[in-house]
Amino acid sequence: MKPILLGLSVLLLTNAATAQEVTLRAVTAFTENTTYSRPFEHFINRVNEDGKGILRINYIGGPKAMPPFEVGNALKGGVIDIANATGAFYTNVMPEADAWKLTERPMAELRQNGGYAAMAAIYAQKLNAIFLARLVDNNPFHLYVNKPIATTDLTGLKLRITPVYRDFFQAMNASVMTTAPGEVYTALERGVIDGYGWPIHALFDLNWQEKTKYRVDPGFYNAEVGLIMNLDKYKGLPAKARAFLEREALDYERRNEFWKTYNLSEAKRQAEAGIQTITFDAATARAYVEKAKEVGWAGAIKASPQYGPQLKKVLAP
Ligand code: 173
Repeated sequence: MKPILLGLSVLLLTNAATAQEVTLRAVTAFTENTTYSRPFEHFINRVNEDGKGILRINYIGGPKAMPPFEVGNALKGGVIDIANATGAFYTNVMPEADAWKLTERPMAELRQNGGYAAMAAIYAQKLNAIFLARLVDNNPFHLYVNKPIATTDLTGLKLRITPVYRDFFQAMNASVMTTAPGEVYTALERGVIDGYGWPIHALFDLNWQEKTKYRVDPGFYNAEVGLIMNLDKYKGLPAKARAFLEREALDYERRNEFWKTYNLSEAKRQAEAGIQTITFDAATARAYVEKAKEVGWAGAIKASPQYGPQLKKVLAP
């Protein structure tokens, strides 16, 4: 009798464990196994290793599985449970999400000063989501061009954008065209665009160095990629799973100092690949960065008269 009873109780225990284990469907808005997806993929692997019996993340994939600009709606509606995306990709659902780019305050500070709380309320209301962690921080965007420019007047240039760069590039008289990252290489190759906005990193992921002549310095804003989760799903997690997930997410957010050193190595790598820098003189550079901020906040307030002014108070340095 004994062995049979033992076998039965093991079976019952295993069933109880799998019944409790929650599975989350995950998507990334950036190409799989590239710079801005890797922290997320790392996170998934660790959750799946350490969270056995509690939580499992089923990684569906990247832009091949779901177009980047559709991730916000899919998360809101619960088609997916958890996502890796930047705010600019889901402004169609939550215009305020693009305002992360305008803060230079560390997340630890924003979690204390009301900045995170202000954003969290909007994530709940508009995206039906919780912003679990910022996975990319401390890195500037740049303008990359294939025609030399001598001033900040970009008249005659056609630039690829996302909402991040729209108001700023238009304020400098560029004409603009929105595309997902996956379309940039072909647009450059065909000469459909004369340049694009993108962070200092990850140019090499999709081989844009082959089609890029100049990076314009200085950079501006602060690129954000975040871990976001459907709020209903989050609230429905067993307490143990929720605590585990939060702990893991925050652990990744604390690693964001890493990007500062990576910025330097990526700039060097671009130079080695033959990308020349166009550097404005000190006064022009100051005015350029100021202009970016000014039109950035004006755009944020125009996009959200309701929350823009309040966000500026807590996010702006
Ligand atoms: O240029 C982009 O596609 C964009 O908006 C972005 C934002 C954060 C990280 C990388 C790209």
